[in-house]
Amino acid sequence: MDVNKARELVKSILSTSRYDHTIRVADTAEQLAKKYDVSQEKAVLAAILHDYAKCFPTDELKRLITYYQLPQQLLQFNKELWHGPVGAMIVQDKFGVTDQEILNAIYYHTTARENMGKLEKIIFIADYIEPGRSFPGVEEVREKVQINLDLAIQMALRNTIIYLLNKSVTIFPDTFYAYNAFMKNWEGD
Ligand code: DGI
Ligand code: FE
Ligand code: FE
Repeated sequence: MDVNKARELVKSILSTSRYDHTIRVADTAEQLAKKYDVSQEKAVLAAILHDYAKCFPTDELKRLITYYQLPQQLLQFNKELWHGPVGAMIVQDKFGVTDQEILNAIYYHTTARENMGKLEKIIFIADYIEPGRSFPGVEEVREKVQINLDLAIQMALRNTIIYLLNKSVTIFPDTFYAYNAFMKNWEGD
């Protein structure tokens, strides 16, 4: 799919603030892709499409989880998690995107997971650090990502898990699997 076409598609479906976020994620992902030797074209396309389903009504997301035979387990967790898997399925089904790395980057951009590919990592962290974000600790992650991509993701996951714990909400297992995987890689540091 052509990047300009993708930009038009998401612009027509997202709110202005969500579209602006998407463009900042694309710019951030493009820079990181260059730095970490990943296809910049793929990074920009994945970033533009990553929140495609973000503004879908909850009922529609629920329906699509069943329609696309996505894990029913998703329904037992926060609805904030649903737009990634649903977005990935729509992009494949309706827009003919076949690149598995792009589809995985969209699918897992919220939760992260164990054994992420480089493009998945870049979209996950670009979404977290894009210049519009102001979470506590985001500045340290922005600095770290210039030095070490995996450590930056580990920090982002730790911050997110602490944030979710403090809100007393459920945490999807993939987020813990991702966190543990990145900790294992850096144990003893
Ligand atoms: O779609 P965005 O707002 O750009 O960003 P996102 O897709 O990362 O965010 C969705 C929100 O989901 C984020 O603020 C944290 C929240 N969330 C809820 N449950 C979980 C979760 N995030 C993770 N990683 N794991 C969860 O279980
Ligand atoms: Fe998202
Ligand atoms: Fe996003």
